[in-house]
Amino acid sequence: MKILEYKTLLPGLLFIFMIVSVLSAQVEPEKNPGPKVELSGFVDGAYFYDSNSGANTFGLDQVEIDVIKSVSKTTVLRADLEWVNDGAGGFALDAEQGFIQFSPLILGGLNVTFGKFNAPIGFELLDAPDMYQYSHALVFDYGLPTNLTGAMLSKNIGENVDVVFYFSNGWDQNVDINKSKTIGGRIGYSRDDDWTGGLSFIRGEERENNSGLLTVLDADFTFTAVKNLTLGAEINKGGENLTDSTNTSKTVTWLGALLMAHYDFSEYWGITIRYDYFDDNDGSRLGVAEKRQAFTFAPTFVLGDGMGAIIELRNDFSDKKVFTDKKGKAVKSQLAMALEFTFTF
Ligand SMILES: [Ca+2]
Ligand SMILES: [Ca+2]
Ligand SMILES: [Ca+2]
Repeated sequence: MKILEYKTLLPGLLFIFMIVSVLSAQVEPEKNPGPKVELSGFVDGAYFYDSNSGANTFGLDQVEIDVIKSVSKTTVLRADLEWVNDGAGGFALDAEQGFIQFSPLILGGLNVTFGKFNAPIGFELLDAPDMYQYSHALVFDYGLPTNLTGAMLSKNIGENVDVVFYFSNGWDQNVDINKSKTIGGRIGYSRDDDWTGGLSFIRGEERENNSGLLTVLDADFTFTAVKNLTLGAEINKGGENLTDSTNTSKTVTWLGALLMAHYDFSEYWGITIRYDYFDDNDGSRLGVAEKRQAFTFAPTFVLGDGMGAIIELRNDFSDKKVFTDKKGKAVKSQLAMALEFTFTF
């Protein structure tokens, strides 16, 4: 069987598997007694200042409403609806996530997720209330997908190990741009809530004409054993085999990393420090072959129940002149500041 046919067949098999799983979940007699629909979400507003260009603006960065509905003891629906500032005066309405997750007893603890979900890869999380600072790391922006549309199997093995495997359209593809499916997974280990670590991979054709097979390996690590201190680290190695119209192939690669520390001085305030590294050998991610780094310093504040604020100072610097200053001159660094308020409910 040709590879292509095999890849087309797999989602079909997976779909049949899921229908059987859902049906088997339906015959379970107990209905979930929990609340009908849980609503949560957040409002994220900020003031942003780019000291290079002098550009500065207030902005409502995002409004999100999350809807969770327990259909039965083994089936949950979730939708994350978000309005994201498009930077041009409008807001883009999107379904950040929307999935059904079921865990039929017959599958012995295996969870099946179908729909669109946050990609289970990397150290940082997507939404503002789950972040330790205002901006995402270079690794998050350039080395990883954000959301995946497809099917995911996950399972806890014992108390310390969890495993995830998924099958999706591709990196942030609500609709597939080609005929190939992207596969990936993560194996995680956690010990006594002191530290967690994970090894992830994702691999697939991410170009319209199947001219680039993209593979990423990512390791994430979180250490929280010292009171009030969270340490995080990530290493991200990516490569893409590109084939041009003359059938000549070449491989482009990148290496990204982050190191962060967050310390809470009291329940009302803390400080985050983060170092970013992204070596884009071939310019396949940043557009220019460069080695970019960033230092981020961010005092964080808890203002009340569900209310938080962050002041962020971030300095990006590159070995190439990829930024511009006030006069439009190419320079090697960029300094930016942000003030952010988040309200969660
Ligand atoms: Ca969300
Ligand atoms: Ca969101
Ligand atoms: Ca695809």
